Amino acid sequence: MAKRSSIYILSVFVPIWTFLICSFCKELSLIRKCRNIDSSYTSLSQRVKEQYDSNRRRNYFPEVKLSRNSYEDYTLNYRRQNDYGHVYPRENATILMLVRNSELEGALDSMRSLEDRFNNKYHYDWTFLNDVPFDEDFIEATTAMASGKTQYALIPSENWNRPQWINETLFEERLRAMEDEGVLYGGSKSYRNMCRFNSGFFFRQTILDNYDYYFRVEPNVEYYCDFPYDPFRIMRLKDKKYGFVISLYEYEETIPTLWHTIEEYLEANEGAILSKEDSAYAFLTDSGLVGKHYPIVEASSDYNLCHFWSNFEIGDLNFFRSDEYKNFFETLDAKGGFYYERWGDAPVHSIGVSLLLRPDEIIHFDELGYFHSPFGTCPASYAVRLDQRCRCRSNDESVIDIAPHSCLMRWWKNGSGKFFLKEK
Ligand SMILES: Nc1nc2c(ncn2[C@@H]2O[C@H](COP(=O)(O)OP(=O)(O)OP(=O)(O)O)[C@@H](O)[C@H]2O)c(=O)[nH]1
Ligand SMILES: *[C@@H]1O[C@H](CO)[C@@H](O)[C@H](O)[C@H]1NC(C)=O
Ligand SMILES: *[C@@H]1O[C@H](CO)[C@@H](O)[C@H](O)[C@H]1NC(C)=O
Ligand SMILES: *[C@@H]1O[C@H](CO)[C@@H](O)[C@H](O)[C@H]1NC(C)=O
Ligand SMILES: [Mg+2]
Repeated sequence: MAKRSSIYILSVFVPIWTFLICSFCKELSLIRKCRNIDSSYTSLSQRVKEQYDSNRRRNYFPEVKLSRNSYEDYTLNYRRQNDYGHVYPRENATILMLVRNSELEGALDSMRSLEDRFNNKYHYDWTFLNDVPFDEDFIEATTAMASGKTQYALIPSENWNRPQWINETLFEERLRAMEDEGVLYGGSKSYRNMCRFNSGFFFRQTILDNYDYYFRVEPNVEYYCDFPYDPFRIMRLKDKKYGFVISLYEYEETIPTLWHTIEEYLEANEGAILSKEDSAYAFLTDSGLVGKHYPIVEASSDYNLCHFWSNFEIGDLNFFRSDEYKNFFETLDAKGGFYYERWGDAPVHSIGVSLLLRPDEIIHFDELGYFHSPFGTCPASYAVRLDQRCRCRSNDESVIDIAPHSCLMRWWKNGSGKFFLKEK
């Protein structure tokens, strides 16, 4: 009986138990193996995620030394300090657009872009100026597009139209002559009003009395990248008076006698304004080699024709409202060159700020992407372009930054210098 039962145990229970024990062990080792696979997958995916995220700006890396066209140490201080529900502090500033009713569509394009890239967080006021009253459609559509308050002002005709003392015969003659020469806007009367207004009268509009800073915007421009900071805040904290993004050479045929007038002005005001050494005078006059390039245009005066492209500018209104700048403008205006020639507000502003300010009071906003036909600027660094959601390629033909027809490198050489990020 005992024998039969032991045989029974051996033949039935042992295999069953062996099987069960083996399965159990196998299971155990499988679980073990799975754990290993799991953890390796987990760590792998973590690594991939980190790599991916850092490329995709999810975990921003403040330690990296970024390379753009030049390097400034102020930028990172402002970088995404304000994400998630933070109230964005505002400066005493307005966005400013001189525009015609007929340019509504282009105005909305520019507004949409600037709102997306910058103002939707800050809600700065938009101020619109026009030499004729804005129509209802314009006011309605731009107010709808703005995230901040909007206000509209009519420019007094004495700030816009030709003064009485302009010799109409001479004016008409010069207009025809410049048109025949094929000078850009050479035959346009309204363009001249616009240039003179922007040179000497925009800052006198009473609607701007309430502000310290303005940001000039034109219709049909685009801001390629998110703003990594509030440029108005940079202006105030860094004590800047004028900011630009693009600098290039002016058409000399629009300003044949401008520099001669400037020379007279400099002589008459010697001692009353900054010396040539203390101002950015050298930026206007150096025509030496920069990199591989001499100036691409041969100027017939000491002025190298470099100017800041004024369709983008961020400025301190108190500077323009100063007696010094007004006196500068009035000296030029008295020559009639805004009408007998076609002096642009870009060279006038540029020469004004370069003579009356120290180079360190003028700022090149390096990391702002921008386009106004036919030129643009785009951050050179791939990381910066991803970080700021740029939609530009820095090697695009329209991007002028370090092209031979750009004056940016001259600004680095003879203006404020080229700054490098301090290592953190
Ligand atoms: N209200 C008003 N605005 C004007 C007039 N002429 C020009 N502007 C504005 O002044 C600015 C400069 O004029 P633009 O025509 O853009 O001149 P530009 O930038 O030199 O040349 P393009 O943009 O290439 O045509 C823009 O904001 C225009 O909307 C005008 O007669 N009336
Ligand atoms: C106006 O300009 C014309 C053409 O140059 C000139 O002949 C005329 O004398 C000028 N008139 C005055 C009042 O200066
Ligand atoms: C804003 O600037 C204007 C012009 O400088 C000044 O009069 C005004 O007091 C400032 N407002 C504030 C709130 O600082
Ligand atoms: C511009 O800068 C260069 C290099 O510092 C200098 O040699 C040159 O004299 C400067 N130009 C002027 C007009 O000062
Ligand atoms: Mg324009």
